[in-house]
Order: sequence, then C-alpha cells, then structure tokens
Amino acid sequence: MRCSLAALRVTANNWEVRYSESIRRLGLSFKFPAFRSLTPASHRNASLPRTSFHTSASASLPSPGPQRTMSSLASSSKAVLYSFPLSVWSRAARFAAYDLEYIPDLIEVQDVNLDIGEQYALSYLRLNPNGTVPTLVAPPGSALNPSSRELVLTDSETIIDLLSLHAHPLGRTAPDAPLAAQILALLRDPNGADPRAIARAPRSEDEFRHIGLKLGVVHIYRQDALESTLRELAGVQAPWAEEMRRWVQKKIVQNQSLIQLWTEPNADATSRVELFKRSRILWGVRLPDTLRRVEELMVGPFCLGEELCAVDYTLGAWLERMVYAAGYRVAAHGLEAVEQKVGGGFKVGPKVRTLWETMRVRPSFELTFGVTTRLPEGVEGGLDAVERQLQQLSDGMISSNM
Ligand SMILES: N[C@@H](CCC(=O)N[C@@H](CS)C(=O)NCC(=O)O)C(=O)O
Repeated sequence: MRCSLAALRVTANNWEVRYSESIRRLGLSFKFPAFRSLTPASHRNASLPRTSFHTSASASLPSPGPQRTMSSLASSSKAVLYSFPLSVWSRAARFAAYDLEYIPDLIEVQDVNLDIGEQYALSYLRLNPNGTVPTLVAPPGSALNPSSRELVLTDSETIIDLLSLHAHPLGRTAPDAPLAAQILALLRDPNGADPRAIARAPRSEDEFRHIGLKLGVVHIYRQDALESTLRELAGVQAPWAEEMRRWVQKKIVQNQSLIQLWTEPNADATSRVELFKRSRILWGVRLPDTLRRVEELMVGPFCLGEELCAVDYTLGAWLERMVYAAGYRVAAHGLEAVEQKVGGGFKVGPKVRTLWETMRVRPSFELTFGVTTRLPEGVEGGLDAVERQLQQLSDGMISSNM
C-alpha cells in the first residue's frame, strides 16, 4: 500500500502505533480485487470487457396488470442491484427489493465493497459516474425495463420508486405524493440528520476510538483505488475520460483530508475539535429534530397511512442506521439506544416507534440488515480483524516497552 502510510501514526487507548510498520508486520500486501461482473453499456465504452452477467435483450415483458405477482414476472434476464451490504442507501434499495420479492428471481444483488473503494473502479464509474451505491441496471426487454435500451438508475430513491410502482401499478399511493416528498426531503437532507454522517459522528475521544482507526484504513484503501483509476485513465483517449480524470483528482484531494481526519494522532487537533462539535449538533439537535418532524408528518401506522409505500423503506433504513450508530450494533438495542445517545430525556414518538417495530419483524428486514461484512479479498479476516491484530500488536509493543 502506498498513500501516506509511511508517515501515519495512530493514537488510541493510550498507545501509539507506527501504522506503516504494523501493516508490514501483519503481512498485509493488499491486492485490489478487480471489479467483477460489470456489464458496461455498449454505448459507453466498447473497450471495457463485457461479461456474460446479463443475457441479451430477448425476453418479452409480461403484460402488466393489477393482479400480477412478482413470481409471475419471471424474465430471462435479471436486473442487477449493485450495492454494499452496509451502506444505508444501498440498504434502503435492498430492503425494498427483498420486501417486494424481486430478489432472487428478478434482481441479482452484486456487492460493491465501499470499504476498499470498489465504487471508484473505472468500470463502476462508467456505470455510475457519482461513484456511489446503489446502482440498478435493468437489461432491455427485462421485467423491470420494457424499453429497448439498458436502464441504469443511480439513485436509491428512484430505484425504490421503480420497484414499488412496478410491484403495485395500481392501488398504492403515488410515491411522489406531497407528503412522501416532504418526509423524504427530511430523511435525505445532507444538512439535516444525514444517515451517512451519523455513523461517522463521534462526539468525544472515547467515541472516536471506536471508529477512527477503521475509517482511517477505509480511506487509505479508497485512496489506493482512486489512484489506480487515475493511472488507468491516463491511457484512455475518449471525451468522457478528461471529465472523469478531473472528478477523480478532486476525490483524491477530498479523500486525503479524510485520511488525515481519521488518523490524526493529536487528540487536541483543530480538525478533531471541529468534528466533535459537528457531531454534537448532529446527535443533539438535528437527529431529534428530524425524528420529531417525521413524527408530526407521518400518518401511521406507515408513513402515508394504512399501506406500506416506497417512503417506508427509506425511513426503515434511516432508522436502522440511527439505531446502529447509537450502539454500533444492528437493531440490538432498538430505538432506546438512540434515545439514550441523544440524551436530555428525548423520546421517539409513538408513530415512528410503531413503524420501526412493524418494519423490523418483516423477513426482508433480517435479509437486508442482518448481514455481516463480506471480507475483502487480500485482507484475511477483514477490517475488523485488522483492527484486532493492530490492537494485539500495540499491546505487544506496550508490554515489550514496560
Ligand atoms: N443520492 C444517492 C446517494 C448515494 C450515496 O451517497 N451512497 C453512499 C453510501 S450510502 C456511497 O456510495 N458512498 C461512497 C462514496 O461516496 O465514496 C442515493 O440515494 O442513491
């Protein structure tokens, strides 16, 4: 691994590890797994290898009708949901796809490991230039895509809407109903209680120690992935390549500052103090605020009333992320963990609570949220194991120093 490992020192639990040395002693010669099984559209880049993941567009779409069930929609070619089992917006899309029974017959799930930067592989960026998950690719003429061109959706909200509308073409409240839009705007507000930020929001040095090291490692892997894509792009002569090069370069700069943030050895550093300040606002003000407003807006028992709709999958995934971030454990403590972490006597409202209890007992909930990390190839034992081994190493260092 390259990046800034040579200079990197990590302080945690009273110990200091020269990180590069630890990586070397662990024998972690990390090899990036090639991003497998992507089928880039032929109109994007003919030079990228096509795989046999999708079959050709010969399947005919069964005629739509109100009584159809997911199993009667069998098609010869499946759509692919590129997603990461631990990412909140991937999970929202997976939750809908499991719940509406698209998986496994109509949708195949393909992991994109965000921990090691697979979202920045050139082949994935050709599919989703935002470098985010989820992405849904539905081949032409398949159950989810009657058109003659490949359908690529790069936003979880759009994906969930498509899955809901397709499963219930009649009889469900339109996903763009004003109330649904209001609730979604709250849950997806990057300046509100962004669920992507909440699991990365330590308020104190103690909380920082739980996640800082792991996030540092993640961003180092991502930097390696970005740099490798930049090298690949150097050999590509195409109009889109220049724009992508600029995008990757910008990401490298942003990611570098995240490496610094999460591996900063000085607990009094300004970046750390500011992180704690932002995190306290997130947990203490924005999160309870969002929960109160959702409580006011939603009808109950589901967001829009008696029927489970697209927005409920987003709220389910959002709540699960809050619970996870409150206790670093999926659904182990439920909403009480969130209340405790917010503090000040804060209570989750009864409508939100009922929705949470209803959602978490659905079989699709366990299928979506009961997953563990798929181990990255080349890092035996995964990132948790890396952390454990680093801890053992540091313990060893401490005792040998005593
Ligand atoms: N608006 C997009 C946002 C997707 C998004 O931000 N996904 C995050 C994971 S929850 C991601 O892919 N992050 C990877 C990165 O930014 O490198 C959606 O809802 O699908």
